Amino acid sequence: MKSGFVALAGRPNAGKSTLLNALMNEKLAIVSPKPQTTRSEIRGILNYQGNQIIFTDTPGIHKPQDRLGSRMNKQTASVLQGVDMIYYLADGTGRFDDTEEMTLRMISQAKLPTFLLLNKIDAMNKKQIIDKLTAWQKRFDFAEYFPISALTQENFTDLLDTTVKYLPEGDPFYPEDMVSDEPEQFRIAEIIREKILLCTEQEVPHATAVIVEEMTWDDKKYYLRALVLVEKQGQKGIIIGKNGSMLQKIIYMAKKDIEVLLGAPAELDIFVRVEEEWRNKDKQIREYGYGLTDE
Ligand SMILES: Nc1nc2c(ncn2[C@@H]2O[C@H](COP(=O)(O)OP(=O)(O)OP(=O)(O)O)[C@@H](O)[C@H]2O)c(=O)[nH]1
Ligand SMILES: [Mg+2]
Repeated sequence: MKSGFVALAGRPNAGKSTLLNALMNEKLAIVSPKPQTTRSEIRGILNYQGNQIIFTDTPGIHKPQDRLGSRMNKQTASVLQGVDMIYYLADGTGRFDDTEEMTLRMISQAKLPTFLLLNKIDAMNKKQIIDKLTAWQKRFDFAEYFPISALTQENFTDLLDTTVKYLPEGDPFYPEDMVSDEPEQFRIAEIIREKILLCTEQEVPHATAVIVEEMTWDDKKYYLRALVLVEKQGQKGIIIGKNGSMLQKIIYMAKKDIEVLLGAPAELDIFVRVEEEWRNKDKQIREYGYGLTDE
């Protein structure tokens, strides 16, 4: 059997987390239209036709504005050192700019078999797809080229069959019934963060961290207490909203997903606290579980 690791890398918003979830048929990573949604590596273990493929979603490579950003880039670089091959996700609807160039440089330095996955073809016509693929072929000598849609799951069988060919022979790394090695509390914190990303604008999503401080079970339901951290008083006001309306909306949306994840009813309390400049404090970044690479 074949068994090995595949990194999903690319610039923010390319659709890496959407692809991870689609390949796994389960929502492991949060997704949003805002860049820099993913802040840490997230693994999905897929048993495919007697083989085991371990996908690792990574934070989108970008020009960092703070410690959190540079740790996220480092985390991606560190993932690339521990895998057998890379899926380079390119947003077919996006432009090739400085960030994309920087991302491509980082990937090419890994010197691993790399597939170019031209994503979002559901939003492109045939000519656009061919033009983009031709342009990418000139930029770097990728091992394989796949036009795909993480949204409609186009071309997945072809992609997975080819992937298996590139992986080494070996025993599985994880038990067959294991899908993810993410701690449950981290997945819950991420669900809450996703709802904040979807419900708020401008700097609020980026300034938000979430930790689950308490998780208990009382025979009928889970009780969860989460702490949301922001950097400024004004951001706290936005997340709470008028008479707590925004917070209620976030709790309502998060609770639904959390109950699916836990397979049981859940009660969720969220508290919001200001932690100034946490994105520039290593201790806090580590405590919240983001960009965990040691320096
Ligand atoms: N039309 C279309 N949209 C997609 C596709 N894949 C992802 N998206 C959208 O692109 C946006 C970004 O998706 P994510 O999966 O969060 O992107 P990401 O690469 O993980 O981004 P970061 O975590 O910020 O690095 C979301 O709004 C997705 O719904 C696709 O195949 N087609
Ligand atoms: Mg992501």
